[in-house]
Amino acid sequence: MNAYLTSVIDNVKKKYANQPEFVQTVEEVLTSVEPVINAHPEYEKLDLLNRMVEPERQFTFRVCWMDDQGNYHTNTGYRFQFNGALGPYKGGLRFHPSVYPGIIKFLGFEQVFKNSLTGLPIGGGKGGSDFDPRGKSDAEIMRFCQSFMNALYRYIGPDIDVPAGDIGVGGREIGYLFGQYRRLKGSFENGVLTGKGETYGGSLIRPEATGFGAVYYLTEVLNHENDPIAGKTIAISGFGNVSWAVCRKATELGAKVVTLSGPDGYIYDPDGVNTQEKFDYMVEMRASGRDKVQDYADKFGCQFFPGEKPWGVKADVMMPCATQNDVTLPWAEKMVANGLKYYIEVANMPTTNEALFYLMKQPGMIVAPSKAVNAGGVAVSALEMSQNSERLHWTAEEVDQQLKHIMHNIYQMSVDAAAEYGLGYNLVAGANIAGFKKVATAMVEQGVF
Ligand code: 2IT
Repeated sequence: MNAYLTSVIDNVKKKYANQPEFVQTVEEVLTSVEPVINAHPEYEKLDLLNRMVEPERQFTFRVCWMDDQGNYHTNTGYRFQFNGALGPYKGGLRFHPSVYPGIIKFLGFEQVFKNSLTGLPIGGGKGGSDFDPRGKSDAEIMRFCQSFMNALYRYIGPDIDVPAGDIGVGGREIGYLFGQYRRLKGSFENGVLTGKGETYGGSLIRPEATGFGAVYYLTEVLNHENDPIAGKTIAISGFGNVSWAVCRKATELGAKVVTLSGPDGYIYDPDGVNTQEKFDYMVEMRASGRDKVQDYADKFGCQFFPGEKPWGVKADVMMPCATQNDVTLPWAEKMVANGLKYYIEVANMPTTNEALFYLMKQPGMIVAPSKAVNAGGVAVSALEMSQNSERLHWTAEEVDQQLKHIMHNIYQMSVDAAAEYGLGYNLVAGANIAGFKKVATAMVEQGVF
């Protein structure tokens, strides 16, 4: 391997041995872009790669909040501004007990290249807290969000850093965060957050964008194989906002989602998650804060498999939509044994590197990487920023058309980038290379800092 590349990866492995998720994404991205590094020996002199793996700024802050009994609790808040070469830092906030700097760093690093791939002017950042929203009342969520914003507001702004949602942060949380920002600043700067409600600057289709975009990307992959989407069965994990939109768009295009999963296990619905009642119930399950997918099986009378993952079922397409490292090598082996052809990542880094490299090696298997497949979410966030700065509100059709177009471009850019470097039809390497090249060029042109 390229000596400079190896030294950077070794450096990250040593320095961040206590942040394995970050090490994982750095290894995955940087090994993919080796042909670009080989073609640009000047990057070593500029120390471009060591600069890329070091966030530009990292903020950590205390978040103290009061529960409904009047007791106080203290959590840690984060906002890491990873790379601003292409535009204001942009990326979600994750509220989940597993959050620590290694999670924020892996998400932030991925976000930089994903945002680049959208072709829109956004840098990459990520934030969140180890706060656990499970079982919290609405008032507790509001007080937590207000306290979080009391610290965060100093670091963000429509031209500085524009957070959005991620796991545990949806429209409700963005509303409370925005309300507090507005109160603190005394001005209506709705371009400071995306994923807002429609009444105060939110974009139509933003709630659907990640899931719809993922299915549009799947359609591009299937078109390449001359294989229709109609009639396909799809196994997914998760039951949140992304899964909900995947079910809706898949149904609309004649495919059938047969699994959903949660921390408690997975459900198998052979009829498909394909009616308005089922879509609405997913929203209800999420809003309940119970974090249990068993509720779906109880309601619709299908099978529930406690403590298990859906990756052993037979389906034409697998789309992990839940969280990182959901698919490990034994699951990947099971998918191959079941003759899977389409492995489409949706959640951020849902596959361990071991499982990912194994799947990519299988002849006839098509692997699509999350940073391309899920980029429709942040792309529509960037469209929301455009609408806010122009004081406009586009129709759902206008936004959806742009989303389709952006997903097509992301797919095509990835295909072209891999071909340009002699890697064949490699959507993983292609996405990394296309995303990386733009960031690298912008950094070089902006000088050393
Ligand atoms: O992972 C992601 O791209 C997101 N959580 C959405 C980020 C955004 O700014 O819309």
